Amino acid sequence: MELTKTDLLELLENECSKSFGCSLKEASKKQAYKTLCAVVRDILSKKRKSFKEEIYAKERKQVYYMSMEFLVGTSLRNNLFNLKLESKFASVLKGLGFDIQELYDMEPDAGLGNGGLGRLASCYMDSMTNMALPGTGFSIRYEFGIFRQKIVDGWQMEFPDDWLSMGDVWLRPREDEAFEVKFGGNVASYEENGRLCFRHENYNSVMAVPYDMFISGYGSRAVNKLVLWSAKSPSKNSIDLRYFVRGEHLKALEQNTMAEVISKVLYPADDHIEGKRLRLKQQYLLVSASLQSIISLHLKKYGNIQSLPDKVAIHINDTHPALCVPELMRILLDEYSLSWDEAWDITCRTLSYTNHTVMSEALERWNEGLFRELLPRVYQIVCEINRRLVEGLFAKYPGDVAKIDYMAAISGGEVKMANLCLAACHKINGVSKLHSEILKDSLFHDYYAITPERFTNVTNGIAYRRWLCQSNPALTKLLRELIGDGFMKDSMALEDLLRYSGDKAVIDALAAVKRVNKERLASYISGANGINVNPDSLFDVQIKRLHEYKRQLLNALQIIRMYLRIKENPNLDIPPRTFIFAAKASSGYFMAKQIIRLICSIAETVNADPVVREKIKVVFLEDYKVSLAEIIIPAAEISEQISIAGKEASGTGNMKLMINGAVTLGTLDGANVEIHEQVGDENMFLFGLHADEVEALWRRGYDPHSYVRRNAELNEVLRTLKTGVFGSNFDDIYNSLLSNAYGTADAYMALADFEDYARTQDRVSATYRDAYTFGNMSLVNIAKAGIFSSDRAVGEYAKNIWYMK
Ligand code: 26V
Repeated sequence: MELTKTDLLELLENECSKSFGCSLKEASKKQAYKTLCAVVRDILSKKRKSFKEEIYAKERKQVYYMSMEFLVGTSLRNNLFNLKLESKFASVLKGLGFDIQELYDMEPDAGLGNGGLGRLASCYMDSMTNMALPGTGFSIRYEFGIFRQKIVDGWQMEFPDDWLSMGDVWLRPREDEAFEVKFGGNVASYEENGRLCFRHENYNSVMAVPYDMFISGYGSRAVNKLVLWSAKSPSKNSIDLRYFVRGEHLKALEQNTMAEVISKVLYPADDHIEGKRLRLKQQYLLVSASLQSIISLHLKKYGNIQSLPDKVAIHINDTHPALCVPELMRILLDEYSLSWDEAWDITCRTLSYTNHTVMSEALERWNEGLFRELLPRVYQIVCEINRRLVEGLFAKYPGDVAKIDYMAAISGGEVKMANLCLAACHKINGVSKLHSEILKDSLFHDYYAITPERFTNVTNGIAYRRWLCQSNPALTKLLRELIGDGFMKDSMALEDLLRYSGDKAVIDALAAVKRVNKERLASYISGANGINVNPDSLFDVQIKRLHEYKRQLLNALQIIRMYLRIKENPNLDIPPRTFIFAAKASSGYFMAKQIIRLICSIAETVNADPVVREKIKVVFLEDYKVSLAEIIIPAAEISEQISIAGKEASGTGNMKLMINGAVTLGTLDGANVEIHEQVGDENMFLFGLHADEVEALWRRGYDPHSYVRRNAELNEVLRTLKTGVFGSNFDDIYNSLLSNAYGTADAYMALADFEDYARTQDRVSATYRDAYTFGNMSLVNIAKAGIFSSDRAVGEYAKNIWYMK
């Protein structure tokens, strides 16, 4: 039944009077915001109920997406868009004196993730819902999401992100459906009916309380949910009475805060493992509570555990929830008394795993002692998994100790989480064609050799209704005029735009849209940084986590080159360009923070120079997050995807920028390879070493000095890092490129790719001069971006990995 404006008004007034005891006319903006969100949540709640009944009646298979991160961003506009109620609500609220955009602006981002991996999880939840696939996400209700970043004198400062004060409107607690999660203690064994049994004793309990966040889909009857676990002390009161009655008052409080600290804060690192106890606790809280919940629901409906793999698929998003493997075994063995073989069969058929990085620093390993102490029963099971695994491998590869060690779940005093997933999961996938090949050829080669049929690829995708339809209304409107509405349901219909390839009027219309979005970004930049940028300049954008492998430094070095050239020749004839960066660095990542400082210093020098700033400007926008990306991306013309080939698993920012008409300037890395397949050489600016060339160069021995000797310009650029042209010196960066111990200098080969990159940047400038040619490249990129929809990606998972209808 369709809701009329009168219905909406009534819903709003009822909610407002219930929550705030006033009518909307008297309500504050904050009250109006909370009222609106509550009404939307109730609408979704009703839809959820009927969708749940439908999947229950049809006994449909469920997928559970386990992820330590979901980078949700904001939900209000997304939900209204999906429910197709945006304009009705806007008009009702206007009548009450509220501007809906102002209410949108009050919503904080739910920043429960670091970067690509977390955002992908959210895009996939959206697509599952669009496609009416029964899917539930499981994660943690971090009280503090990814830190807020401020830049002070070029230094990144981190501040807590207290998102719940305004963001909890979407969360519905289910306090009485909490599960107990056990840490520490010891394991006792005993015999029962001739079976060896195990009892976990003397443990500390933590209660995991679920909070539901509803996920809507575009024009879809489905409503799915994201379940976020919050850690609570098991004692009824806020303090532990056992200690309190003995007079140990502080200890009584301590126990309680120790439990609750588990879900306090998201780990703000995506570059290296720290092996911290609290992180392992977070992972186990997520895994144990989710599996208990999944199994209890399954049993309630189907009455037997054997049918689990037929009715349930559990997906492990990177190794962070890899404890699913031993924990599912534990539940099946200890709580349902299955035999090892039966339990193992169910576990393998239920679980699947996606790898998201080949960076060895990020591959999770846990100290065996810590693991055993914190999760004694799970540890025993890991040992038994490992024993059987190694036994099998010895039979296959007698005497090949190195190989067996590499493949083992436990080795060198560490539990290796990727190997646990590889040992168990029935499907293993990478996130782009190139990445999946690299997994098979190198990182996971030994596993691929024994079971090739388990390995597959699913190239990432994006929720383009958010990244195009919602965040770029001007382009969406133009596209609807040109090719109709079809693309809003089926992204492949964007290809119809190719009809207009070469059509000057359409290219001009696209440029006019881009111009509007550039003006909006320019005004954001002026407000945020006090810099006036020229909306007629080329907007060149690199937005992503700060990582050496992503090579923001290469971009910075090339900007220095342009700066030096303009200084040398103030009449240098290039189209004006604005370089826009946004990136958060892991708090402990020293070099990443130095690179931010360098970019900010370049910005200061360049933007203050009356001659240079007419030709180039540099902007570093602080606090990169989903909602900021939504402002930057529609305005971008060049998308910098310049990672060293072989290291960026896929990239998804590249897809968001492409669908908004930015032309990729990039290496053949991650999904750039597939972007290239779509648009061809003529609609992309490719440069740099290929993945196999990078490998070969490493093997030969990489000497960054040889590139500096050959290239006087590069030498000049590097010298500025030492001589203080940009304020202070940047010795640490200089040394990382040239003076590190032999074989580790310039580990990401920025200098090897510099020359080709610089040449390609000149090609970008030359091409941009010809608005028609550049505009047509942009058109082709939009038209060819449909394949990168997360609907396509989720469809592939559903069919090839989760075996869903
Ligand atoms: C790794 C770690 C390491 C231990 C500390 C905590 C932590 C948190 C997150 C990560 C994830 C790093 C992997 C990641 O984000 N990969 C990105 O995944 C995207 C989605 O598949 C993909 O597009 C990017 O190329 C890839 O870098």
